Amino acid sequence: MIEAIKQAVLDGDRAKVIEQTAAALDAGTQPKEILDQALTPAMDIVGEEYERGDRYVPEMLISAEAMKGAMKTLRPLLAEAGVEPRGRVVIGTVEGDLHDIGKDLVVMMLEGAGFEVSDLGVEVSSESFVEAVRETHPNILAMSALLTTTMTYMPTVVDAVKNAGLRDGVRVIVGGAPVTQAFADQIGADGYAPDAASAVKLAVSLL
Ligand code: B1M
Repeated sequence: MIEAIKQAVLDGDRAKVIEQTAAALDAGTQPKEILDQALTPAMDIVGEEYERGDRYVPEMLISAEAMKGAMKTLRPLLAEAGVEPRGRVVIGTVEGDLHDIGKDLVVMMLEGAGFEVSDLGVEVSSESFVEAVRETHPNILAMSALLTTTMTYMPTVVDAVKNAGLRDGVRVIVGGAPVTQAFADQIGADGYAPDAASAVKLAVSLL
């Protein structure tokens, strides 16, 4: 059943993922086993295939949606069993920017890798980022921007987090089409990821 779930995620077959997850739980498989041995490895493969150019964005989205089908059932069970997430991430598209397709993909891939993600949505102000960091104590604060005119808001957020005295407790990572490693370095972020799969690797490396 574990293999069937993994394959169904790779195939982007959401109905089958849900069905096989339910069957595995009925057969006594632990929720964490399903997460660690089926969902996460499947999403790792999806990420690798995307990085190699063997998978396109829509296919990655379909697999991520399929994985989310199982997570709906597993999340409360994992919480009940006291299973800690791999790490916590607060993410949002910065103020003035409505683009969320790439950010949502990053969210899905992070969730697939076992992170608990607090998605603040789009047009997120520095105040909202600071509030979320204060309240949820994430390991990582991730920002997305798709416009050259809004990526310039990222340092405002970094400064706000610093001024709130929260910068030492959180790693800041940035991404989005116009963002570069040089820009990330310039604004004092801890990392930059060019795509969703790299964002997961970066987040893991910063834990
Ligand atoms: Co907009 N738009 N748009 N748009 N739009 C772009 C970005 C643009 C490049 C198009 C163009 O002119 N060629 C251009 C920006 C130019 C610039 O700044 N240099 C542009 C513009 C100008 C605008 C408007 C200003 C247009 C107007 O109204 N005159 C306007 C701005 C609105 C606003 O935000 N205030 C606007 C509006 C829109 C729509 C609403 C119509 C729509 C957004 C719908 C939505 O997101 N819900 C839209 C779209 C769809 C696009 C394009 C066509 C596609 C963006 C996308 O979703 N790509 C885009 C052109 C293009 O990219 N070809 C464009 C697919 C997505 C999977 O990739 O978002 O890059 P991407 O995400 C990747 C990586 O960047 C990375 O991982 C993702 C997955 O691999 N990543 C991260 C993203 N966030 C990350 C965060 C991380 C790590 C990695 O955290 C660590």
